[in-house]
Amino acid sequence: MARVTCPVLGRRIATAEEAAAHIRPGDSVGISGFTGAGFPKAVPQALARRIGEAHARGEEFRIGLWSGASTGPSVDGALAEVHGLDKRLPYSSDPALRRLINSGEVDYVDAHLSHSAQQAWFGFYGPLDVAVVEVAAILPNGLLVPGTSVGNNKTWLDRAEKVILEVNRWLPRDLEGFHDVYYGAAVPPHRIPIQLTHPLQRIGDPYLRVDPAKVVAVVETDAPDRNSPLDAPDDSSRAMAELLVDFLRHEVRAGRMPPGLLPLQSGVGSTPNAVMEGLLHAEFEGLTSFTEVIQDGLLDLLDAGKLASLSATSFGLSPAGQQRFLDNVGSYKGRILLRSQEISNHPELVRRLGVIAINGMIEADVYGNVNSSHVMGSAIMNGIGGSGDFARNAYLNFFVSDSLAKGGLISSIVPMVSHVDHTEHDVHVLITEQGLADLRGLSPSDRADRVIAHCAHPDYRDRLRDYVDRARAARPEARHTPHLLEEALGWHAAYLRDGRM
Ligand code: 0RQ
Repeated sequence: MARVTCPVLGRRIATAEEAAAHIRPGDSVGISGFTGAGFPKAVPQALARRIGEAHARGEEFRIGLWSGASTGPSVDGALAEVHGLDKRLPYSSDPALRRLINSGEVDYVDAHLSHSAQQAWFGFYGPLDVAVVEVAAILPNGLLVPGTSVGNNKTWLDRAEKVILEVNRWLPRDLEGFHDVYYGAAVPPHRIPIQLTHPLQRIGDPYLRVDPAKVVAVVETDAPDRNSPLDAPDDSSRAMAELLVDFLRHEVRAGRMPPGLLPLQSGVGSTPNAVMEGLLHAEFEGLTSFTEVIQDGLLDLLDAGKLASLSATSFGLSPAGQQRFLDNVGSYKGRILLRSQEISNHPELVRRLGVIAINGMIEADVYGNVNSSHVMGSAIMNGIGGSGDFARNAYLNFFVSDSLAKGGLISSIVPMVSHVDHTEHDVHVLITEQGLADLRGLSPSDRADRVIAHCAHPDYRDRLRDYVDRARAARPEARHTPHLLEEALGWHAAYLRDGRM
């Protein structure tokens, strides 16, 4: 069956090369895509070839690239390989691009994912020249059936001067009905409350809209999303998952949470996925999820009937998880809603619904500050992603990590984090394979004792205690958050100097 049934837009069908020719050096290009789902499959590669040829002729050709979140090697990887990017926002996890960001070649704007759309509307990033957006179909009236992610697509389609649509036949046509695109967002002072009080509530339209006059090309493709296999939970991620699930039980018993818990958000990675596996075997029923990314663990919970409703902006499935979804698309309809990332991650909604946020971290310090994004202070790993959107506004947040990195040469619990994404004022519970530290309602000094006792690896525990003891003794008049300033980042400096903390 034809996927492009709109007579007007049907006349714009073009090759990827013809479409890419609409993108000029220096343009800002907004593309679809979020955690490997829903990125355009053909135009970015054609553009990368064009940029490579221009560079071979000695011509300057670089663009600014705005997305939802991470894309795939055929987008970020291909454009990085030809040195075709000068700016990138708001999130990427591509290793080739990471090297260029860290070398200073590409400017990276590591924005909260819920902020990127509104900051584009505010004009903080300048004009958007072209949008390249993947969809599952174009209806006769020109409405667009979104694909496996919504991300920032609505904003890019609305804001861009020119639009290129990729219609991917690989996407199930049955995706129609999985989306809820909110068209009520305005710019201050014209904002009104977002009337959403349940994760599965519809507040928008199942379709994306586009002004047909702006559409310069429609490219037909047939190619899969990027699906990375998930690491099977190891002993350590299972241990962290067990601690977390037990803690939720404790919260229910204490009357701080209903028996069906509160809506769950889980970041990407094997530990958040292991937590979902833990919930599968736990007694909780009637769970809900208000999250960004649908990983396999959430599908498992849906299949087991434990999870009743699931709101997200994108899929992030393993190849097996994706196949399971494709084989049973119909059975998930009505239980999953994909929204724009400004809504899936919206602080107002996260706060109202009382989300339980579970995210990975790189390191935490003894006082509870968390670094999710930087290695040794200066080099970006991926970015803050949606972790700040959820953690800051959550009813209850968890940050999880192994207590050691790089085979034990690094302690993930340090005297002072080398970069702060989530401050001590935001962070509730830290979990490593060593244990869980509930930091709610504690003073910084009490937090330090608890983090060291429960989360630090035994190889580093005594040194951390010694640091805090000496800091307390050094300045009796400054014991609220005791630090030794000349030593606070000494562990990181030692790693850079000697290869171990
Ligand atoms: O690097 O691959 O070079 O060895 O960091 O570490 O242990 O594989 O952990 O895959 O769960 O990722 C925080 C990065 C954790 C992720 C982070 C090094 C380690 C390895 C990865 P190598 P692991 P994970 C929803 C929410 C921010 C965005 C977010 C992330 C690499 O969770 O990107 O939360 N979060 N989004 O060796 C130096 C340490 C280290 C360290 C680990 N203490 N010091 N290096 N590493 N600990 C999703 C979205 O928003 C889209």
